[in-house]
This record gives sequence, structure tokens and C-alpha cells, in this order.
Amino acid sequence: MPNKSAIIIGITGQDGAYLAKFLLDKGYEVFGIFRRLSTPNFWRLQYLGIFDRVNLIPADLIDGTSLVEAIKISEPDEIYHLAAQSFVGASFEQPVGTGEITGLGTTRILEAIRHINPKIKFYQASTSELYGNNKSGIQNEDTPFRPASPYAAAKLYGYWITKIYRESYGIFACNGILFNHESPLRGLEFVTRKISNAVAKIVLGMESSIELGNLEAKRDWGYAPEYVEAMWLMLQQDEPDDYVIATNEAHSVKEFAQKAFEIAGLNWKNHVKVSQKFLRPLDVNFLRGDYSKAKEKLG
Ligand code: NAP
Ligand code: G4F
Repeated sequence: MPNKSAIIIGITGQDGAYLAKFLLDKGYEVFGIFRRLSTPNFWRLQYLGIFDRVNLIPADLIDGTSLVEAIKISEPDEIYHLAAQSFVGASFEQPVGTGEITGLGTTRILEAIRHINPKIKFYQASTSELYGNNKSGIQNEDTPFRPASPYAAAKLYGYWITKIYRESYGIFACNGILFNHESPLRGLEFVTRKISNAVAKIVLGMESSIELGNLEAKRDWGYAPEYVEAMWLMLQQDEPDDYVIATNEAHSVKEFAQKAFEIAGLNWKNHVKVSQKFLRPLDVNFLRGDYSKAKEKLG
């Protein structure tokens, strides 16, 4: 049997790079969609040593024709849709752009699949942000959504359109409701890398402090390379479905900062300042995921 092939939309991001490595190791032919920027952004693929092993295709989520072209060229068995304006804070500054890219972009891909080959399997990068400020102490696939940002509203649309294409057209389409996941490849504006990067600079004497926003927010933080395996597992099941991927532990930003400074032999209180600049108009206070379904069905 010939090897399978996959398109990763958003291959230049954290998850895209780790998933590309994971699929290459499984023997897949990997196509990666990237958007044209004035300066190429392939550092993660280079860091993982796989830049020369992936087939890169330029396309943009706001340009449906470019997505159609990419799918026709690569004839994939599976599409992993990981591209998004993924920074929650920026979605308050660019709410319409976030809706276009993070919301409608998903429909553009699903429409392309429907017209070109509805047998292509589809993974949608859904998120724990969908739960927003839901009152439950732990969230699973049945917990009601209550999005609390333009980003989460756009992702809610993406979640539902994925289900709608599954139920209307029989497309094998899955939502992975992934809780926060981090790694050395995480973008520097997200809080974990922002903190770890600042700790390193402070230790090296390049900086003396870091400004943060809401220190009380709690997140369920996991490890990105493990989470991309869960994405793949969802597309290997007999039936398409939606799954929560999480660790079942919640920790605050304050705890994270405390630990990060402690590891470097520093007291966080001497270096962390709270700045209004990093407070969001609305924030999600508490996320903790119940992964029972994924444990039972995906192992
Ligand atoms: P990321 O590092 O921000 O990567 C996002 C990717 O989307 C990048 O490759 C980016 O390209 C691409 N992109 C943005 N706008 C685009 C456009 N208009 N056309 C084509 N590509 C575009 O995000 P991540 O952490 O890997 O997360 C992957 C996905 O999972 C995202 O959809 C995110 O919303 C979702 N998610 C993430 C987490 C998490 O904790 N990491 C949790 C739940 C869900 P550039 O490199 O050019 O910017
Ligand atoms: O690291 P964050 O920016 O991640 P956030 O908002 O939870 O979103 C990430 O995880 C989602 C899954 O739940 C993804 F869907 C999304 O794409 C993204 O990957 O912020 C985490 C928490 C927030 O409560 C934020 O207000 O940290 C708080 N925080 C406090 N100070 C800060 C800062 N966040 C950032 N980015 N920068 C700060 O200075």
C-alpha cells in the first residue's frame, strides 16, 4: 500500500511543525501550507531538522482559490487545519480579521474538500477557549460553550461548521478540543514562553523585569508534541468524532511564573510587574479538561 499523504495548513506554527515531524516519522508524504510573508518564517521546521523533507505550498486562509489549488496539487488523504489568528489578546484588536481567518477560513477549506474529494479526512483545531467563563469546574465534550473573546467566537463557528459538514455531507471531520499546550516552539507572545524567555534574559543580565497581565487566570497546560499525536489518532478511528485533549490539572499564571523563576534560582516577586497593557477586556479565568473520552477511545 502506498504511503499516506497529508496537508498541514499552518505548518509554520508550533503544532504544524511538531505534527509534520510526527507524520514524516510515520512515513507520510507531508505537504505544508504557509502564507507568504516579507520574511520567511520556517525556523520551527529548521529547528526540528525537517525543512527539506516537507513540500511547501503557498496559500492563504482568506483566499479560497489558493486553498483549492493546494488540495488539487497534493491530493491528500488527510488535512490538518491548524492555521489561525491564534492569539486571544490580538483578537480584541482585530476582531473582524480574526473572524475572517479563524472562522470563515475553516469553511473555505471544507468547501474545497466537498468539491474536490469528500473522502479527504479533516481535522479542525478547536480549543478549550470555547468554554470561556463556563461555570463548571471541569470541562468535557458535553459542557456548554460560553466564548469570551472574538477569537473564541470565531473558533465556535469553526467548531460548528465542522460538525455541520460531517452531518450534512458525510465528511470524516473531527474537532480536537485541545486545552493549552506549550513547548520550546511556542510563540513568544503566549504567556509560558514569554515568561521562560524573560527568565533566561534576566539570568543573562539582559533584562531585569517582565510585565504581565492577569496572574490569577488558571490554565490546563500540556505538552505540544504529545497533543499532535492525539490529532492523528482522531483521524485513524472508524468514525469521526470530537475529543477533549487535556491534562486534568489547572495551574495559575502566578504559579507558572513562580516556578520558572525558582528554577533559575530567582524570586519572581523581585522581577514580575503587573501592567494594564496586558489585561484583556475579558479573560477566561479557569480551564481544566476532562480527557476521559479520549483516554477510552483513543488510548
Ligand atoms: P500558531 O503557532 O499561532 O500557528 C498558527 C499558524 O497559522 C501559523 O503557521 C500561521 O502562519 C498560520 N496562519 C495564520 N494566519 C494565516 C492565514 N491567513 N493563512 C494561512 N495561514 C495562516 O498556533 P499553534 O499554537 O500551533 O496552534 C495551532 C492551532 O490550534 C491554531 O488554530 C490554534 O488556534 C489552535 N489551538 C492552539 C492551542 C494551543 O494551546 N497551542 C490550543 C487549542 C487550539 P505564520 O507562521 O505565517 O504566522
Ligand atoms: O498564553 P495565553 O496568551 O494563552 P490563551 O489566551 O489561554 O490562549 C491559548 O490557548 C488557547 C487554548 O485554551 C488557544 F486556543 C489559543 O490559540 C492560545 O494558544 O494566555 C494564558 C493566560 C490568559 O489568561 C492571559 O490573560 O495568561 C494570561 N496572561 C497574563 N499575563 C498573559 C499575560 N497572557 C499573555 N499572552 N501575555 C501576558 O503578559
